[in-house]
Amino acid sequence: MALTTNKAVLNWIDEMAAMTTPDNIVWIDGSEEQAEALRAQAVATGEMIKLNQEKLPGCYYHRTAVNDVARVEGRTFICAPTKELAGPTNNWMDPAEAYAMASEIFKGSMKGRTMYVIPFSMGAIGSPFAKVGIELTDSIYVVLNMRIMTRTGKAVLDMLGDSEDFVHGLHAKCDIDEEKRYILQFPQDNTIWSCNSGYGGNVLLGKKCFALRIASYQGWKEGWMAEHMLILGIEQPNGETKYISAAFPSACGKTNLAMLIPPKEYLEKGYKVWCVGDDIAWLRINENGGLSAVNPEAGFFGVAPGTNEKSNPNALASTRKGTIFTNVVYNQNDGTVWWEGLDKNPPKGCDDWKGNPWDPESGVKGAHPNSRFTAPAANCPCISPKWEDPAGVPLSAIVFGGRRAKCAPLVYQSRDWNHGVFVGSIMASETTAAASGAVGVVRRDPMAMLPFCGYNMGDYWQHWLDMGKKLTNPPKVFNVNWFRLNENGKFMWPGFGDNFRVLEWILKRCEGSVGADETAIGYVPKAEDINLEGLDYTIEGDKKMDIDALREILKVEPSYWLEDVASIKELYAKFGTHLPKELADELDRLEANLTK
Ligand code: OXD
Ligand code: MN
Repeated sequence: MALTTNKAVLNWIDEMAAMTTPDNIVWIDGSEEQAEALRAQAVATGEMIKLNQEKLPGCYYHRTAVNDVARVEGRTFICAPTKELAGPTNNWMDPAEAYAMASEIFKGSMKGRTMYVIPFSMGAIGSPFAKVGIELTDSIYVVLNMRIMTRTGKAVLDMLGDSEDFVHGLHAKCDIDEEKRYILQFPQDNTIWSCNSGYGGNVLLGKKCFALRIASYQGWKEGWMAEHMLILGIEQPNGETKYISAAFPSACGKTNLAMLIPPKEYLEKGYKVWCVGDDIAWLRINENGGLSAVNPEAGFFGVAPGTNEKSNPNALASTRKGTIFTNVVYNQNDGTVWWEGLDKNPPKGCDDWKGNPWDPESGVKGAHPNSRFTAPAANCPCISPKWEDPAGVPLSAIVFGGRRAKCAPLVYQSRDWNHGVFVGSIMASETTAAASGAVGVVRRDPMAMLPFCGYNMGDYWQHWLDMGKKLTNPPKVFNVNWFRLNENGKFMWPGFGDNFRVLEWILKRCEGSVGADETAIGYVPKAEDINLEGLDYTIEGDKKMDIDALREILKVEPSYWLEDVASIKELYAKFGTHLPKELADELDRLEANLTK
């Protein structure tokens, strides 16, 4: 039975059902009883495996098809009325063409199947930041993941009332045919269509498709921002908590930073890091002329391999109950799971992520490198008491970062907001060949939004600049690089919990309690202002991390930066008249500073 009388919702569902022709339509009401029945059904059909309920209560295991293990950027389209609106960094398809093409794929795709109607809220229900979506899907796996990643059920429809302001999401697994896999965003229509995939990033439509691609467009039109950022709070010994958001390209350790445990010396003094979110932040101007942030999600869709008791004990603890594991090793002997980097004792006699018998000695990985856990955020031992605060948390700083072997110093601060936007726009990551020390290929990933910006990235930069004009109390903007390599290809900075030392400097800069050196690229710390007390890191051989090594990672080498200027020029050239003048001026200024 329909859970709403909202005409726009009902008419749209009728239309989608007429196209996909499901046998049944089931509304997801948000109840535990319904979820439990769906879990039982998924177990009965083999879609999920129930794990050992003593060791992993409420946990389940799922395998995707082997050809369907990651987001598919090449098949992701922004279907805006013109190519110019989508901009040079997005794949574009004409909306009429996209609807016609995909309708053929969706036609009859749910025959013999059930269509689930998932009303979901991004952001806590009732928060002024919150936005409603409805996902229609023929996958129980999607329903159960969406229950973890978002707030679902009848309460969402009650919040929506008669409003037509909701995202229309349609997903069908079809035949998991790679050639017919499409992830289509129609920002102007508040619509997402996804077909022929069952992999999270392509089918949990609340996440990348809505909370970034559609929401970035909504933010542009409505005066707020949707960003690919973690949010964390740093509680100081005096009890005050300051908040930072940070954008990093995928695979730079965002979840680890979001849940960081400070070094012992800081814990003893009473510092603590609280996680508000690990992947997405929605930002709005607050009453103090600053920016406040919410995490629109309710769970973590984290990469499993490499997550362990040392690298991220908080993430690991988050996965010990109520979690769905996808594409990791399944240990049928005791109903548990394993992945590379969990511990040094891979289980014997297990099946790998493909479901084949797996020998840990074989050299073949048992878990897919992009295998995932979907864990409720509430499970996280360091989840912030404010993580569901409807008003969000006020940001002291915004941090950008990437993986750069030589170029970017450990940390630097932008001169002002516009320069900060420039710093975000030139973000990049390299593939590092750590063993040889070779500098890899640079992929520019502005604000870590390259695959996620729902409109022309030039206009998106302009939106950042325009937001800055409205901020009387803007967060300070920084850039960090945990990944500098020495000439032998060894990491010069320990990373993980020791990154707290850099966050401390960032907060001191926000308070104005520490100086810095002005360089061609912005403000760089004086080495003595980054606290190395208690740090015990050996870079290689007997070379320890000390203040001289720190000076090395803080160096700004003009020749590397001039190479970077050339690559930024190439990026900017793509935007033509959509490149904001302020950014072109910042680039000129950087080049002039470097050649002075
Ligand atoms: C993610 C990503 O899965 O950024 O969060 O790729
Ligand atoms: Mn991400």
